[in-house]
Amino acid sequence: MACTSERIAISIGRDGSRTTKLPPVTEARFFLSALLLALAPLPSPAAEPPPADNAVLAQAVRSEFQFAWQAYARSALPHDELKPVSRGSRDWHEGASLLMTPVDALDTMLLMGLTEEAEKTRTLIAEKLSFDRDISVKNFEITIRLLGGLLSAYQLSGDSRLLALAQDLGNRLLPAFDSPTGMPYMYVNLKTGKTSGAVSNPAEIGTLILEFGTLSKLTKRDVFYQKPRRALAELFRRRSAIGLVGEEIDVETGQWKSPTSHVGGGIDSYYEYLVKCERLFGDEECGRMARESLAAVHRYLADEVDGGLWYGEADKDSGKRTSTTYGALHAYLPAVLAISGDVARARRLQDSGFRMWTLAGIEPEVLDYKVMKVVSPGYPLRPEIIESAYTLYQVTKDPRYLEMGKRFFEDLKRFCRTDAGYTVLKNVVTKEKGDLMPSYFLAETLKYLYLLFAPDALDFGRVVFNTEAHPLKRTW
Ligand code: DMJ
Repeated sequence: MACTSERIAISIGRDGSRTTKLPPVTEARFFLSALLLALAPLPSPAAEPPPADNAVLAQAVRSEFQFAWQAYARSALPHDELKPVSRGSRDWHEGASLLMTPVDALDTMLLMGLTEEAEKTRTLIAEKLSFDRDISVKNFEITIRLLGGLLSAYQLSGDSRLLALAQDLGNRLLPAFDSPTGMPYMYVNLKTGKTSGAVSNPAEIGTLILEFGTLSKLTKRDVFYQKPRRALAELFRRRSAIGLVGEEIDVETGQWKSPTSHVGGGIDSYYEYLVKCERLFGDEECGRMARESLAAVHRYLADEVDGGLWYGEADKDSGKRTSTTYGALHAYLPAVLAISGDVARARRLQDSGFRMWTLAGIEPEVLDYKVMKVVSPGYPLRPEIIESAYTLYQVTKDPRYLEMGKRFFEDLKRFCRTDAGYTVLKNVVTKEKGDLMPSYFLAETLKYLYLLFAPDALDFGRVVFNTEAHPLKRTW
């Protein structure tokens, strides 16, 4: 095991010349040696000094994070998630919290310089989190939230206990890949290794390589890289003759169960991980798969309506349009396009996303873009559109994305804030509230907002975010 107990110092980052008003953001000392230069930085235009009120906004986001975290700590800790309206809690598995919110939130605390909260949370995780549980977990969710969160917090803090937990978790999840095709089952029992859920989807099959791959590099165990890497290749191999994947596939037979193709939930992060696999690991074959897949996506799923760019649904075999829906989950795509160098499409699609957000005052889960009507009205505090604004700002330095971020932040406070944390909306039209603060709100939504306004808190060009916004760094 290549873990180190060396603690990487976390310093308060203040760029005197340009950001004297910045709040005490933490610049995690991620980048200690020349080795770390192995990952090519993304093209970034000449930096402009950020407008003065960005510092104020970053401080405000940081305060909202503290407010939301304290609400969780008061009413829900040690359970997985907070129910802010009833001031209760929710566990994903009966009687067994996996500290979902603390693990998901820890690297955000480190990046925000919330030293006291981070210290306590690290201790809580190291002392109380155990994966020795007789529970069947969703491989994808546990990988992106817990494995990703532990690895990122390990890289930011140097706390080897987090890496040890990640390795234990990785070992327990590995049996998920033991299907006849090598594509993982949806569920695996953490104690017995028993698998279930043979019908899966591209997102759950193809969104594992960043976390398992990082674990592989940090522990020098190749199996952690090879299994999810094979799963990606097996999935790609089953694309249709025109290059699209469907929505559901049986991992035992390799047969598609649903021919619907799109870039939304159930498929989304498969594309994201093909692109990022090349960036993080230098795996050129992943890059080739990414480019070929995205070319088919642009050809058959892209849709032009009244001068706006959208991505709808089509049959994976014929390419025939089956629906004109786009939603909150699709809104990650501008970020992926921007990091793959397709900035023009990324900008246009983000403009469409912003129209979707402003239609009812906050974005719906699903919209019919052809008639601009809300199809599914919930807003579960999703981060994707903010992730895209952050990424586009990093790549273009266009203040338009700061303006968008400001609007997102204002609407979140206006419609989703309660006296005891932030909550999902059941309906973006009526603004009726639900009762849950998903762990990704602290891992992603507030992190991307903060980083948008405090860009110096993390060197964007030298990290790869997993799909839960946990920044991973190539240190090998
Ligand atoms: C998060 O868990 C991840 O971003 C995932 O890729 C999609 N769903 C949520 C956020 O919307």
